[in-house]
Amino acid sequence: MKKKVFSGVQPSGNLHIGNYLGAIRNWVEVQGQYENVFCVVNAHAITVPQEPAVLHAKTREVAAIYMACGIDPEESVVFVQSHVPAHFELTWMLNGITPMGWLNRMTQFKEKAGEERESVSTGLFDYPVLMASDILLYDADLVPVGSDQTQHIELTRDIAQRFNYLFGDTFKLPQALVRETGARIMALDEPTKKMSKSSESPMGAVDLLDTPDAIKRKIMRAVTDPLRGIAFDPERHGLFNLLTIYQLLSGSSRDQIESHFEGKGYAELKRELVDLVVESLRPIQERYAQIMAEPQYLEDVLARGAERASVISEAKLRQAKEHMGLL
Ligand code: ATP
Ligand code: LTN
Repeated sequence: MKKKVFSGVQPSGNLHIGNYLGAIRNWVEVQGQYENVFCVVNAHAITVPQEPAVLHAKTREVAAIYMACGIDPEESVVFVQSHVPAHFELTWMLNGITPMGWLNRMTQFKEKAGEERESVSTGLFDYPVLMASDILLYDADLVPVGSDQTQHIELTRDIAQRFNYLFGDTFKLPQALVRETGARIMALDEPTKKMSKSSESPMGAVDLLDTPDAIKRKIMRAVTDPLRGIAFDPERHGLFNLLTIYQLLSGSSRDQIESHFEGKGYAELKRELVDLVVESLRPIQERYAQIMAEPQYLEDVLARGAERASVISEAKLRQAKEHMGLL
C-alpha cells in the first residue's frame, strides 16, 4: 500500500517561487511514490477579506499552476476545498474538542493578527482546525509543506490523538514533510521575513507568472549586504536566500556554486540568477497558458477531483460522526 500525501495552497494572491520551492515542486517530485490529494484551499483564504470574483478566478489559477508545475490530475486528486462539504463539517466537530489554548499558541495566528487581535475574523483563529480537517479526512501520512506550517501539523496530530482517545481510533497521525533546503524562502526586499503572497510590497516575491522583465527588476534590486565574497553564510540573509534559490533551480551543490562565483560579485550572481529563474519558469508559464486557454477542461478536472475527494472524505466523516454519536 502506498503512503498518502495531502497538501494545499491558498488562492489568496499570486503564487511565488517560495510556494514552488517550498511546496509544489516537492509534491511533483514525490508524486509517483505516493497516493496524492492536492487541494486549492479557498476556505482558508476567506479567513481574511476576499473579493468574490477575484477569489473565484484565483482558485482556478492555483489549480492550473499545480498542473503547469507537473501535478497530473489523472494520477493525483486535484480539487477545490469548498466543493467538498466534509471539510466544513469535520471542522465544526473538531472545534468541539480543540482547546482555545492550543490555538492561542499558533505563531502564524499571532503574526497575522498582530495588533488587530480584536478585529480579525474568528476564522483566522480557527484556521488550523480547518487545516487539521483537510489532512485527517484523507488519512494522510505525509504533508509536504514549507517550514512555516510545521506547527499546524503538530497541532493536527494533537487533535487527532485527542479525538482517538475520546471516541476511539478514527484518525491517522500525519507527519510534515519539510525539505532542508528551500523550506523558507525569504522576501527579496526584506530577507529577514518570509516571502509571502499577502505582503504589501510587490518587490519581495518573484511570482510564478512574472514576466522576464519583472523577474529581472526584483532580483537585481534584492537586498544584500556590504560584505565581499559569495558564500553560503546563513548570517548573510539576503545573499544566502539568493544562493539557496540558485542551488534549488540549478541542481548544483553548494561547493560547486561557491567555486563558480569565486572572485565574482553580487551583480554577476544576480544576473545569472535572473537567467536561471526566467528559464526555470518559462516551461511552467507555457503550460499554464495552455491550460488556461481551455477553461472547460479545467472545470472538468476540478469536478472530477471533487467527486474523487468526496468519496474518500465522506467515508471518513461518516465514521467520525458515528464515533461522536452524531448519526
Ligand atoms: P500568505 O503569505 O498569504 O499566508 P503564503 O505565501 O505563505 O501565503 P500559503 O498558501 O500559506 O502561501 O502556503 C502554501 C505553501 O507554500 C505552504 O506549504 C507553505 O509552507 C509554502 N510556503 C509559503 N511561503 C513560503 C516560503 N517563503 N518559502 C517556502 N515555502 C513557503
Ligand atoms: N495552511 C496552509 C495551507 C493549507 C494546507 C492544508 C497545507 C490548508 N490546508 C492541508 C497542507 C495540508 C498554508 O500553507 N498556509
